[in-house]
Amino acid sequence: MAKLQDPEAMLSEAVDTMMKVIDKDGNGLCSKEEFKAFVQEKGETPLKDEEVDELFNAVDTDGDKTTLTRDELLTVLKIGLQANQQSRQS
Ligand SMILES: [Ca+2]
Ligand SMILES: [Ca+2]
Repeated sequence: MAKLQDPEAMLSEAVDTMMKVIDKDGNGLCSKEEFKAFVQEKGETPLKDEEVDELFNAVDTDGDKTTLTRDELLTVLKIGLQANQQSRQS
């Protein structure tokens, strides 16, 4: 337990935790409604429908464009982290 975790492992854990919170109906996928509710619960600015559409299209790898798998959610997390770092630098 004292071992330092590599960033990938930490991200992987974070995405599992996030998915548990987001996935209200427990189908293992994050729907657009679930994602929007999650953003609002976190107290972030609510996303517009087209923003959610854009995001889901951008990270979609299985082609359904309506739900996020665990892997797709991981991409969302990575994008979010990069955005955070960039805004800290400027
Ligand atoms: Ca779900
Ligand atoms: Ca998808």
